[in-house]
This record gives sequence, C-alpha cells and structure tokens, in this order.
Amino acid sequence: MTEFIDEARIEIKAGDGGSGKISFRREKFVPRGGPDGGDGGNGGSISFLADHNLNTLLDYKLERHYTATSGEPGSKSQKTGKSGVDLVLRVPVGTIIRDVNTGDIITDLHEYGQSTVVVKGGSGGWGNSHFKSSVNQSPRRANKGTEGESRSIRLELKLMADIGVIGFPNVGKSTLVSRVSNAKPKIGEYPFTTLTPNLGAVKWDLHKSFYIADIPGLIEGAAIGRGLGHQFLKHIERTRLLIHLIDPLAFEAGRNPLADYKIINNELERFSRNLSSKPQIVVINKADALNDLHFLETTKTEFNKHVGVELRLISAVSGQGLDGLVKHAGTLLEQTVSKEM
Ligand SMILES: Nc1nc2c(ncn2[C@@H]2O[C@H](COP(=O)(O)OP(=O)(O)OP(=O)(O)O)[C@@H](O)[C@H]2O)c(=O)[nH]1
Ligand SMILES: [Mg+2]
Repeated sequence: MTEFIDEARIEIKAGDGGSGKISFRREKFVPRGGPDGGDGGNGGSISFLADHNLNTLLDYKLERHYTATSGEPGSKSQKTGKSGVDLVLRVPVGTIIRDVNTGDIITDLHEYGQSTVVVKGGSGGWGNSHFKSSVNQSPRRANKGTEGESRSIRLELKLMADIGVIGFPNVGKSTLVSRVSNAKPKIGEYPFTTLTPNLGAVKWDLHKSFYIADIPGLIEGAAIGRGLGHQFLKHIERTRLLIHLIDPLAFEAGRNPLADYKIINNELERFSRNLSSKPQIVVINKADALNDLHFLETTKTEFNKHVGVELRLISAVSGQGLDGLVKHAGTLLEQTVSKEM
C-alpha cells in the first residue's frame, strides 16, 4: 500500500547546566567566613507534545534548529542560578521521532496530549559550599554544569487522506485534486494516467484543512483485479468520505452517468463493506463541456429517483462549483468525525 510520509529533520540542543560559584561569606567582624557559593541552575530540556490541532510538519521544515536555554551560574549567599526554560515543541498526533544516527525510534506520539522529553538539560554544577569538610573549611572548588544533550532527529508523520476521489479512468479526478489542493498530479487525456495515488492538503476554511487523495481509475472488475485501481482501494479504506466523480460525456460501450455510478459502487461493495458504506458526495464533472441541459436535468432526476442521490455539478477545468464542493466536503467531514467520537 502506498503511504504518504511527511518528514522533517531537525537539530535539537538542551540547555547546559550553569556553573557552581566559588565564594566566601563576608560579614562584619567575621574575618574568614565559610564557603557560600551557590549551585548553577539546570539547563532547559526539550520535549515533544502531540497536538491534534496540527496536521503537518511544515514548521519544522522551515525552522530546523531548536535550543533550550541554559541554567545560570550560582551566586554568593548560596543562591542557586536560575534554571533554563524547558522547550515544548508541538507536533501532529501520529508523529514518530527517530534518532538520525542510529535510526532508532525514540518515541511514537500517537495519542493526543502525549509528550516525551527527547533531550535533557544539563545539571547545574555544585557551588563551593558543597565541598566544605572537616579537613577543608575553605574549599576553592566548584563544579561546572554538565552539557545539555543534543541530537539530530527525524520527525515522520504518516499522512492519511480524509477524503478519497474515486471514479472511472479519465473522469478528471487528478484535475480536481490539482485544482483544490497543493498536489501536482499528472493529468492526461487518456485513461490510466494516474498510476499511484496523489495526496494533497486542502484548506477549506481559515483554520481548517483536510487531505484529499485520488487513486487510479476504477473499472468493472476492479475488485477482482481488473485495471489498476483495485490495489489502491485498500488505500482509501481509511478515508472518511468519498468524492465520486462522474464524466457525463463518456458514452462508449454503453456507458452513461447512472451506469458508471452503479458499476463503481458495485466494485466497492465487492471489495469491502467498510468501503461501500462510506458517505459519498456524487459529482458530475466537466460542466464546461456539457451543452445539453436537457441531458443534465434528466440525469439529475434519474439519480434522485433510482439511487436517491443529489448530484452536484462542477468543472475542474473552469473552476465552476469547486469552492462549494470543498466547503460541503469539509463540513460533511467534520460531521462524520464528530459522529465517530
Ligand atoms: N472539459 C473538461 N475537461 C476536463 C475537466 N476535468 C478534467 N478534464 C480532462 O479530462 C482528462 C482526464 O483528466 P484527469 O484529471 O487526468 O482524469 P483522471 O480521472 O485523473 O484519469 P485517470 O488518472 O486516468 O484515472 C484530461 O484531458 C483533462 O483535461 C473538466 O472539468 N472539463
Ligand atoms: Mg488521474
């Protein structure tokens, strides 16, 4: 199964521990006060937190270095230095963090709110007050802080399409995906242009987005291995919603919109119940090339009457109906997700 992986490589460095202080009490009338050097503060650590408000690693591709602040040195009167501030980096739920050098998985943040410290801050060094003993009342010794850990890590996020675009070959699935998302799939005026799925992110509201994927065209018998699409049906099994795209201009070999619709749904059913029970938005594409308004009306009525489906009309080429489709899909997706919770 094809998988889409979003990746970013970053360098992280925890803060160093501050050094301990060497100092001695100075009081009036006490000529040689004891040691009073405070300890250094601890360095800040860096942890990662899984946040479901995020869905890409884009920020980490843009900004690749992260450092937590170091602890401050201790000072006299046994004052401990200020600790460095811990840095919490937010990543999408489902992010895996790997050590670049060993290839090992450090953590797999698969649950909302889960967090892991990935580099620990250094410890503050002891001030000289720690080193006082019966034989040495005036130690001139303090520790440096230890260094904060540093690591090269790789963030990996397996992307899953929320919405799958299905339909016969050549109906305009890739054209649609290229128009509404950031994906740049190959488009061709012949069947089976798409050989592997294309995934893109769609922003449908100010702070809302979803992933959409098209798959190679399906034909009758896809579920039992005809054509290309069947091996990719698995790929869309984990989507929540399907956009079923129909070409109104395909009449060869007895094809027509309602027949196409039934064939594809039959293939979904044969493949799995899970796939055939997903909500579908059924869309007629290529509105720009459709001059026969009577044909359109008849088709709409037929769908309504025979399969109880409300058809939408778009043109992936001219852009007609695309905003409406994207908003409708986003809203329906939100409803589907909230029903699952
Ligand atoms: N007139 C018109 N042509 C379109 C429209 N959308 C797509 N096409 C054309 O239809 C042909 C097929 O488009 P694709 O996007 O490659 O179709 P597909 O469904 O991804 O095809 P496969 O990957 O082969 O299954 C191309 O020549 C497109 O330019 C549309 O809205 N209007
Ligand atoms: Mg295609």
